[in-house]
Amino acid sequence: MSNEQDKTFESEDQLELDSPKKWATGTPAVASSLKHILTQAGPVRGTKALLKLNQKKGFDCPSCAWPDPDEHRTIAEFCENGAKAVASEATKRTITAEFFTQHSIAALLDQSDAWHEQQGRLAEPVIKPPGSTHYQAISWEDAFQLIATELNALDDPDKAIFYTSGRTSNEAAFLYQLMIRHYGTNNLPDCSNMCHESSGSAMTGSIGIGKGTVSLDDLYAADTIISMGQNPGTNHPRMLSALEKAAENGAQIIAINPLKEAGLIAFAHPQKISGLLGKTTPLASQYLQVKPNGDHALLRAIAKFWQEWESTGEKIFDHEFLSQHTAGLDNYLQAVSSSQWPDLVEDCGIARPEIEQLARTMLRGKKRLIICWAMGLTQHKNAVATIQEICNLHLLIGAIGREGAGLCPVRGHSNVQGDRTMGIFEKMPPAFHDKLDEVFEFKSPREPGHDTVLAIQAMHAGKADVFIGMGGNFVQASPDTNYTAKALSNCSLTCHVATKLNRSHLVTGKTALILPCLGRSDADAGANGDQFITCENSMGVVQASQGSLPPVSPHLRSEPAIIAGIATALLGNTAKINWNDLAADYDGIRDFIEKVIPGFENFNQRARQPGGFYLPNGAKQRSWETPNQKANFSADPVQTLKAAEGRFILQTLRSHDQYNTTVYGMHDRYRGIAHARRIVFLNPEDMKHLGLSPAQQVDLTSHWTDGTRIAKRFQAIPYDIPAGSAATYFPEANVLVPVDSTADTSNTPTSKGIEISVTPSE
Ligand SMILES: Nc1nc2c(c(=O)[nH]1)N[C@H]1C(S)=C(S)[C@@H](COP(=O)(O)OP(=O)(O)OC[C@H]3O[C@@H](n4cnc5c(=O)[nH]c(N)nc54)[C@H](O)[C@@H]3O)O[C@H]1N2
Ligand SMILES: Nc1nc2c(c(=O)[nH]1)N[C@H]1C(S)=C(S)[C@@H](COP(=O)(O)OP(=O)(O)OC[C@H]3O[C@@H](n4cnc5c(=O)[nH]c(N)nc54)[C@H](O)[C@@H]3O)O[C@H]1N2
Ligand SMILES: [Mo]
Repeated sequence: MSNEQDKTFESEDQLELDSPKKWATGTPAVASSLKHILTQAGPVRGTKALLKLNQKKGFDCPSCAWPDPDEHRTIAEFCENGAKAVASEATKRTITAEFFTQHSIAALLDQSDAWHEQQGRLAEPVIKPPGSTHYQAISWEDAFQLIATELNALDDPDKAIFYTSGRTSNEAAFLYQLMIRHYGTNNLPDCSNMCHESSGSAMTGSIGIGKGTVSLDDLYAADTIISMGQNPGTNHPRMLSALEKAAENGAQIIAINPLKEAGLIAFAHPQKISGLLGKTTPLASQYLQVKPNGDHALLRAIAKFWQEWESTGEKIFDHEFLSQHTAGLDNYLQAVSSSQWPDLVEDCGIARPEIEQLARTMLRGKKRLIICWAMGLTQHKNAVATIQEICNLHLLIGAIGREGAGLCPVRGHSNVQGDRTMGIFEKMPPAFHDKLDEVFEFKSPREPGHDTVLAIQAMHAGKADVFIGMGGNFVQASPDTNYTAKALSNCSLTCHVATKLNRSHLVTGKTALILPCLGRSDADAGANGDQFITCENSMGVVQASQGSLPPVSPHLRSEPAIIAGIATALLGNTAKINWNDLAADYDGIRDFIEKVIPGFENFNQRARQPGGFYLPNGAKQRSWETPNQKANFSADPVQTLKAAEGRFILQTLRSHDQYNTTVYGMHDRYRGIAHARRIVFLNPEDMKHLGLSPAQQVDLTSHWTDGTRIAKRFQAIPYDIPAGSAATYFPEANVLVPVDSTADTSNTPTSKGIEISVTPSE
């Protein structure tokens, strides 16, 4: 495999190491938030933005999807990393057409992702005409016409790909899918395909809904909370406040993670004096350093303990719940009895007494158990089976659909869950299509469309020619960077609706467009006055969000306005739809959402309620929308990923100074890393074995059925990580993830389970 992408990353030689931290947030976090926002946005704009962040009359944080408290929000209801995201958006620096005259696309490609991020907000629509080396200005109307011409030139609507990243509002997402389905395709890949798709697939099969079943109040009432495969100190910092409150209320908190993540060991609350003084609340009562991908084995081992205890007469299982609500129990119990102790212990890497302790803790009190999880579980080959094993455990003890108990997939992007609710999905259920057809009097296409991986493969094979991205950074977020870059450059048109410059804008089709849009914190003055949008958080609460900062350029348009522009040029108005009227007043879009999507009754009125409203969730009421109307056990065999002798299982994760592909800075404070991103964490014994000294440069080679992929010049860092495993940052390591190495059923790239070898660099 070629490795062109590598040259575009800075080589790091100023690495500084410190010991990893044992607690998260607190004073340095507050200081860091302020520094970011003041340097980017200035004191007036910065303070205005922060005071509105996550307030009932403010805007929803563009960072993660963790919910806001229903009551009692503090003045500063945000975290350090939310402040970084807002600072990045609220910056006063701009990229005008003049910037692109000065920098060729090739020259921009040579700059780092962190440099792209620092150039400011995209301020004018620009085009790269065929054969040109530079972007240049284009009017909005010409851009819309050009997109319509390219799309109309395709002999099949399925040759167009319409990607969405999870910051898009409900209103924009609904309008976008409506346009795309009128155009005639279900090619609606989204970032969720690379994120919680495995959770959605697993839970839809098990409990009939692809969403979590708990609220913040459930967390506060839980007896036991398990955090598996997630790093909340960096990625969901406000979750730590909820965990702290749960711990104060008596919950035991257990962390299951190959790495000792600071935010899970202990927590200093940044908004309380004790936190400011550095007093920490110990969080995890048990910290299990599972082997990578050992989670299914660990969960199965817990079931095995419960089964053994139940057979000796203890009352472990909730028999009433099991007989009334579930199917497949016998099959599952058989699978549990045929799983062998030595295999389970070997696969998860946790000693039997420790598993026993955990199995006991999970039965504490009224068995009010909540398991939370994120990418450490979803991005593995057997992700769906592992998450279904979580469901199995909850079903055994009836820990679902009652206070303090339930399932908690912790979502990533702030509106990724809402986008799905609005129909951003390549295979929406028939009921959604039926309703859409009825309300808009047309026939929507029923053939399932491409997800992210299928879309990349189609473009690579020349079977798709137009790529339109509603936000996101497709080339950097997707697996197999070089393969994906080739796929995008095969297109006749690539077009990105975006707030900030990123590498996907520079890997162009024959013609390319960058269309600058308003962000969450910007005031959105529609033709009919100021508009607000809505988002759905990780716990199914829909609430309004209204930005207030004056846009940095008069040329910015809102996402709905851009979609309306494209749709008018492409499709014209229909009897039911006047696109520009809808974009002028989002109440009209919300009226249609109410007609099509269950749970949005009186949407316009309830969206204006402070704090918003909860969407219905059958599983919370123990009503199962599965084909057999039961909650279903799954009995998949435990299949743990194992590396060949001398090789490692590599996971690709986030540093503390990034938001997905957006690199804010070069530090990973809690892990003790400064001034470097091109690093790989390895077990000290493994390093000794390989004869590597700390910070020595190594090359990483991934091994897959079609051959090898290589990423050069990473510095090896000795770290407390299970022997045989390795960790490095994405997006730098995406060159190593083969496009067709994906999870069963969900087709999510296996970004946490790549087999690599490590060799000293030449
Ligand atoms: N500041 C900030 N916030 C963010 C983001 C960001 O980039 N920056 N991204 C947002 C998005 S889109 C998402 S999806 C979330 C992501 O949130 P996380 O899922 O927390 O993100 P990752 O950094 O991928 O961390 C994965 C964690 O899983 C662990 N892990 C890896 N493999 C395994 C395994 O096999 N088993 C177990 N048990 N654990 C494992 C890793 O050690 C790591 O702690 O965060 C969201 N919030
Ligand atoms: N190896 C590896 N790969 C991964 C992951 C991993 O853990 N490991 N994680 C995966 C996950 S969980 C996810 S969610 C994906 C993320 O994939 P994406 O969502 O595609 O990537 P982001 O980096 O979040 O997108 C950032 C860009 O979005 C644009 N943007 C920001 N705000 C707005 C807005 O309001 N509107 C519009 N139109 N644009 C906006 C900006 O231009 C910015 O450059 O990456 C996936 N890729
Ligand atoms: Mo994500």
